[in-house]
Amino acid sequence: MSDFVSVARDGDVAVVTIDNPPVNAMSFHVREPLHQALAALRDDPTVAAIVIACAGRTFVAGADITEFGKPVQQPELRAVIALLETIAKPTVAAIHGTALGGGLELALGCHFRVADSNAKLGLPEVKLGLLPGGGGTARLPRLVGAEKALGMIVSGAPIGAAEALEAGLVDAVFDGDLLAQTVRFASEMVVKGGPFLPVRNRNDRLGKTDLAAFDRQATELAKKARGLEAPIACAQAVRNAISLSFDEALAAERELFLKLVAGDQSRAQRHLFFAEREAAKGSGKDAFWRKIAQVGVIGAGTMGGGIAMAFANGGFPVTLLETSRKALDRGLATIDKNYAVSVSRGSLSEEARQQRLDLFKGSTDYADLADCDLIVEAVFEEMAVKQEVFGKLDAVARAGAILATNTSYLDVNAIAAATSRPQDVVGLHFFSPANVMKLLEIVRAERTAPDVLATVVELARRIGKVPVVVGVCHGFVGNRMLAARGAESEALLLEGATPSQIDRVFTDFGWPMGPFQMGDLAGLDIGWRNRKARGLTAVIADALCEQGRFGQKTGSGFYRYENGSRTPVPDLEVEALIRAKAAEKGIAARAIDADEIIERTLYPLVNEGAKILEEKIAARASDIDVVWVNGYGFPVGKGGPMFWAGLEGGDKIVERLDHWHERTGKDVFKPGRLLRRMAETGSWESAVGR
Ligand code: 3H9
Repeated sequence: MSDFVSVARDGDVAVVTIDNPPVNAMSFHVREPLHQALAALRDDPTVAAIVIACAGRTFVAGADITEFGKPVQQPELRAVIALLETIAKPTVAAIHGTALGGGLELALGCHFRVADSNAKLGLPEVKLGLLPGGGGTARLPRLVGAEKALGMIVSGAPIGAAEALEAGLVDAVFDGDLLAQTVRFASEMVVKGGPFLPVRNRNDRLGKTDLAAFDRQATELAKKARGLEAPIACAQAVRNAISLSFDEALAAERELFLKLVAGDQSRAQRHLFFAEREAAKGSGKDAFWRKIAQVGVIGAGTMGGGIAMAFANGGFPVTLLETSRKALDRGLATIDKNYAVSVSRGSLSEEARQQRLDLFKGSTDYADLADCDLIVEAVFEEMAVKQEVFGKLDAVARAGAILATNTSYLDVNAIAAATSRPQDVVGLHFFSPANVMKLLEIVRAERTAPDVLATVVELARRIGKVPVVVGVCHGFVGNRMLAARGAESEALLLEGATPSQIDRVFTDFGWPMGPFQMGDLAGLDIGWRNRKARGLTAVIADALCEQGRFGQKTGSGFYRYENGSRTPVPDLEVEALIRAKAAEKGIAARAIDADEIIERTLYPLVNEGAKILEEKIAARASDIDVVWVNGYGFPVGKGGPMFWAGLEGGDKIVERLDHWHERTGKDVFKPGRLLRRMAETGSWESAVGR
């Protein structure tokens, strides 16, 4: 029929196979022949049943995201599904891999769905700032009930085949030859006889919805949306499925979809989808992959323990090294406790916990690292200490082992120089808690070998991380930009802003928390110690630390935390302290508005990002976005700082930075060359000449 859709016969069952690698997206070149094939099969009297299956590694994983934002080419997905529903003979979707988004919606157009036992099914459109636009919001509730559908659609999280069977989303689950069993299933349906009810006409479950409970659930979900439009639209669409006729609900879904797909938030989230995949390509794609079977981690503190857990969670045996038995036992006990918490929360089975714990081996002897293929150091953040560790590693590690440092600031070239094999040394900057946070900055040092880089990028993906390759500079991409974001915090306070006012501007922008809440959470003493070591000061933060106000862990910092609670309460004492310090400096308080706070915190963030890009510390502007969204909570609906800069307008950013630079003379406001070029050309790609 076409290169992308073929039809074969197995007796009187027609098997339509979609073959559009890599993930069988519903591109125009699939929809057109699929529509034709289905129309022909519907009218073919020799065909008694139709199976829709996919070649390759997965069932249809969704609409083709690259087509969004371009003129729609007919037939649309909705038309293909509508045609499916006019077919009187039994239609069956044979699902393997992932049936996601438009893929699941296509399957919902069939009378029946059967799945391989490893299959996953879901409507993840919300993660792209969208809602299911192929009838998913109207059909899924008819099969699984409105409350279950709401949870699936608003979270975007897929469910496994067994859960799908229990929920009524699929009619059978098979192990082994899926296609043969699906054809048999279809034949049985032919024998059983119709009429076969399309999903659109199945109203039984919907009628039983507890509307009050549904609305409560929807309200709770809306509260968590944090300024994102898509989750609210998803909930609205599922509500429509209950309260409107099927056709009305479908029309309303379309309207909501068109609005979202044209909006900035979805553009931002689609940008991030491709940015993450692009960043993972890192570099050295064709280089060899070094074998990694055994991992070593040096340091069993918070960071080392979390890193060790991240590898164990990915199935890798880990040798955990500490300097003393006592420190090792403490580290292992924390790991044990963390897994126990996961079990008690129901996110990990007891069996899986045991399997993971079995992967750990503790040691206090460097010689035990000799059989490791990758060794990650997570010791105290001081160059001399790191170099000593690498010197020891050089002596014991096998030839070809990858030696990684988890430093968050230090010069990886200098660390590599402590070994006789700098080509095997790389930075792996995990974020705390390392077993949870997705971001992994992979620091390419001057002499890091291409196959080392390729190996750690692939490894990162295997342990579920989002890798971004960066170059060497103080703080790499994330922490270097964080310093630029925070450079004006103290000045803003002294000039009249309060911590809660600044944090509020951040949360209104979409951040999960503002800089002062973040400081209190991380512990103000860390920055204090760092500043002291480097001969730096921060008037307010230092004064707080001198009073023992280290943040949440001491019950007070920029805020108060009452009775062990994590809820920040604005503290008049802090405001008085700020005013006193301002008075000492002769700074009068004035009103500071939200625009000024954004201009003095986020514009320098963008400016520093541009410098990083110009210095080639990051390969692409989108890599910087991936770092900030996955490691620092930059709102996904704004696409990361560099994407947001495009929305905000480079010319506006440069104009305001110039203004602040003129007024304060501070370097952090001085626009870099690349930012100026971006302001002229309108995009980062054209600014860097791509
Ligand atoms: C939707 O369906 C809207 C409808 O409701 C309404 C329509 C009217 N389109 O992730 P991978 C590319 S919205 C285009 O590395 P994995 C991807 O960019 C869609 N391209 O593989 C990459 O390209 P490259 C709802 C896509 O094995 C390559 O495929 N569906 C699409 O780690 C491999 O991808 C989703 O949101 C796509 N839909 O994971 C599902 N999907 O090699 C999105 C992937 O050039 N997809 N590509 O970098 C996924 O979640 C994962 O790709 C999947 C496989 C789990 C399927």
